[in-house]
Amino acid sequence: MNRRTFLATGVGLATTALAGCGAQGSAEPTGDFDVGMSTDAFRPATLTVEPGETVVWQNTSKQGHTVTAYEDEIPAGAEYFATGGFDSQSAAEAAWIDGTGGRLAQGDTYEHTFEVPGEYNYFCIPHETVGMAGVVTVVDSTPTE
Ligand SMILES: [Cu+2]
Repeated sequence: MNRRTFLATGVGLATTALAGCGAQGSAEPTGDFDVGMSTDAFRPATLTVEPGETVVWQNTSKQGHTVTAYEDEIPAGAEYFATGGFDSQSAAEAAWIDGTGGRLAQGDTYEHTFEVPGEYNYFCIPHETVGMAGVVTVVDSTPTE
């Protein structure tokens, strides 16, 4: 492959190229996400968005994590959310116990669009006991005139 061809195709093949040569790159993620994850915490643990905004989580650690809403700690009428697409907290927890359902591996992302204003508390199933939890606050900040 000549240099020009390599440059022309380099961007699209970046992921493949990295996997192929085993280059690890920086451990510090640079992707498009709003909430990253450490060993035992969401970073940041609190986030404020506006209605209609989509929040992107990325597992920026090596540990497996989940993003699982507390069913009783989201606004009334709000859509339940959890990695794995479960529609209830009990389903998400059962799936995790059953076979780590909903697990985000290193580098995996998950996103959810928040429509209803209010506070959304969520947690990581395997790390709940060490306090891995977060909150998304949805506030309509559009000025009223
Ligand atoms: Cu976790």
